[in-house]
Amino acid sequence: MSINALSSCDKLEYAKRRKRLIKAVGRKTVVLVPAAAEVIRNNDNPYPFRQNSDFLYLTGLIEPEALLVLCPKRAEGEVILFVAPHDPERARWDGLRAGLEGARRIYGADQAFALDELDERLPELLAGFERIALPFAHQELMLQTLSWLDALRQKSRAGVVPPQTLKDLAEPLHEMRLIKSAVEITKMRRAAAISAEAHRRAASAISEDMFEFELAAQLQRVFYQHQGEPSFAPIVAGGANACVLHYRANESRLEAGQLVLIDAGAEIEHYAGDITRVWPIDGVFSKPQRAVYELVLAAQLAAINAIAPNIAFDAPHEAAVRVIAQGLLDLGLLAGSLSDVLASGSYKRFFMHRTSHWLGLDVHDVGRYKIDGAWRELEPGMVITVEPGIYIDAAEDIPKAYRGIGIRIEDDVLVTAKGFEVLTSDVPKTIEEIEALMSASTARMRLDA
Ligand SMILES: [Mn+2]
Repeated sequence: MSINALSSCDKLEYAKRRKRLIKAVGRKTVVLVPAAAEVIRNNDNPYPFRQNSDFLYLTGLIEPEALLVLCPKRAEGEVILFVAPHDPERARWDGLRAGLEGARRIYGADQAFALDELDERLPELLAGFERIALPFAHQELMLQTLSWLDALRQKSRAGVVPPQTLKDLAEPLHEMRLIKSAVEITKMRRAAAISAEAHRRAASAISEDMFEFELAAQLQRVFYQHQGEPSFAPIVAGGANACVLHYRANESRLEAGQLVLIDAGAEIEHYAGDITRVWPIDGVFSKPQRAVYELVLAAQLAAINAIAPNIAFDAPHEAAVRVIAQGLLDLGLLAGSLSDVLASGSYKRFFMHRTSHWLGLDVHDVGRYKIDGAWRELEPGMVITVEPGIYIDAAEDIPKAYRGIGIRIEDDVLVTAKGFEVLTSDVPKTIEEIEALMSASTARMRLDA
């Protein structure tokens, strides 16, 4: 445990977000936001702690055992933090915690209380509000809240009416998180740049007979050197392993003639990068590999070029699907007309996932994709991935040369007022760039030997 100092810019940003949330839910609503719990890996030994992104977004505090309470218009202050108090004995084992003083001085609480006073203090904090907004997905807090409401009802004097409704906090808060502020965009650019550096490093380390986990180690070395960590378990998939969409075993040996697909990203200051690239293990694409790669690349560029404000979220995906469907027909992997293939969805045998997801504090970030059943429109400040792919199975009806080829190309893209900005453009993507990078690193390895 350590106290992360917040810059004055960060402090101001967190205060602004809390104000905006209060405005969004209205002043008759009290807001409860719990910190993540520590999760035990085995005897006495926890997993590395990852703060809940909602709590982090509103406080910057990276500790378990905490609850943020926002009480609009409260005379003693709107922002209340319940935290673990400073305890010299625990500090000896786990390091310093913010404590009550830190909660006020560093994390912007108007009042701070010890977490073990929750049951005693919460009922009175809820009194006088019409609604409680809290994350419905958090079962433990839901149950606690019901018991606080019960306690409030029992001791409520004449005139004090307990809140009558519960509202899911996810809706207003995740709408806010979907549009990134200038501070967040700066952090996301860094996460993207470090993710890109890790991919370049992994690519220049590729050689045949190496294991997939060795490449995963190259990526992670870069993440940790920048005080980051993986934003999800890296996928390093040689040969046909690339056709397993969430391949995480990373245990096979890379063979000459194969491609290796790497899908990995850094989490830097809690913001995620997410990049996929495909590299030929011996440095050069074969003719069939090249044909499929060019097709996926054309689809990815078409999808990226479709991004702009007021365009439906689904438009980049539709653009990618059209290119891939036509390309699969041209390669002879599908039969019929383009309109047949689009109408029947037969392309889904080879391209079975969607093209984009939101990106932010979570790698699959929060926010609705549809509103009232229709795809929502892109807006400046949204960040999405663009990652079409083609995965060719080894069935009898597939020409041998194409069997087991799996290709996905993924970049992180910010929607801007004028169109888009690719945050992850610092990793080679064309076949020429890829083969040039790999021949440069092979030459270097020969010099080193
Ligand atoms: Mn992704």
